[in-house]
Amino acid sequence: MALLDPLQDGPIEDGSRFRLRIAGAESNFAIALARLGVSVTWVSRVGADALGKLVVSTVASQGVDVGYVRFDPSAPTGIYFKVRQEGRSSVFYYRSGSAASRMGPGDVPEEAWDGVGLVHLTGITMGISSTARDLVVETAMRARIHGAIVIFDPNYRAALWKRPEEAAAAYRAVIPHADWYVCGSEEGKLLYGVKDSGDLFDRLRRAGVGRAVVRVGERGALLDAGAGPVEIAPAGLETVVDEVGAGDGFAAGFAYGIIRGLNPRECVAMGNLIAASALRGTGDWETFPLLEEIEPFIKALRERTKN
Ligand code: KDG
Repeated sequence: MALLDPLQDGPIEDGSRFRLRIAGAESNFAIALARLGVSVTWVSRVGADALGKLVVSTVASQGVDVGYVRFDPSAPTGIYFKVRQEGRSSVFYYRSGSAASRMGPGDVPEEAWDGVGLVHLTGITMGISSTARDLVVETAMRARIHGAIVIFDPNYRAALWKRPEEAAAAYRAVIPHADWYVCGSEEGKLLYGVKDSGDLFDRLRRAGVGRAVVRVGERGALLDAGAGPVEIAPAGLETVVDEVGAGDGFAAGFAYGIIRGLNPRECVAMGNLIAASALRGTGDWETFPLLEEIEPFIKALRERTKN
């Protein structure tokens, strides 16, 4: 999506200046992984308009393969605005009827599966239209056939659903095909109608989730790889400029760990690290690190495991 990102904090009703950027949960994830040196393909649909060109060229400039992105001449590129106040951001969208909402089954061609080891899917795409939802379910099922690991992040966005229960019901079609369910504790509690994170793991299990990671803000994340949740704290605390994109960064760091054969705790530590980097800047992804910047962290992580 295109993003209009305010240059200052506070309400925008009386006029604000904005920077034109691009963002979106799946493209944020793809960029984070590409910056870590992983070969990533992002599949999407944008309008055949200036914003669509901006989105695709920016994602490509970060090293992501955009060869399967389609330009739709009959629908616009979606756009969203941020409103920021002391590190808390809210967002609103102009995306109904967008090119992305016209995605549907068949949009991931067979040749795109060549060499794919991991697939990342989010509940945002499931919320933008029924055809896009079918595509997510189809892709999860095909990932199984192709032997790829599936990470599902519900990324619950209230504006896209009538109620949290509606979203949770839709996710049920993906859960049986997902290896990991990665979410934030607040969205998880909302989706499954529970008050504490411990109960959330029970509810997730009842919903068919095998392995889950739940982000718990500055405490890091809770990992349940099948034997009950353990908490993994981040290496340090960040000053939060803007938290949007941190969840995608977490998922990407976690996926990086899986791809590189790290154990689940190390994967969560990687997730915490990349999530923290997103908090430092106003854009969703611009502060994600390059591999060389975090190599010492990875080395220390591996050393700790050896000892
Ligand atoms: O996770 C960040 C996303 O929420 C943001 O980039 C915009 O994709 C977006 C959405 O639909 O909220």
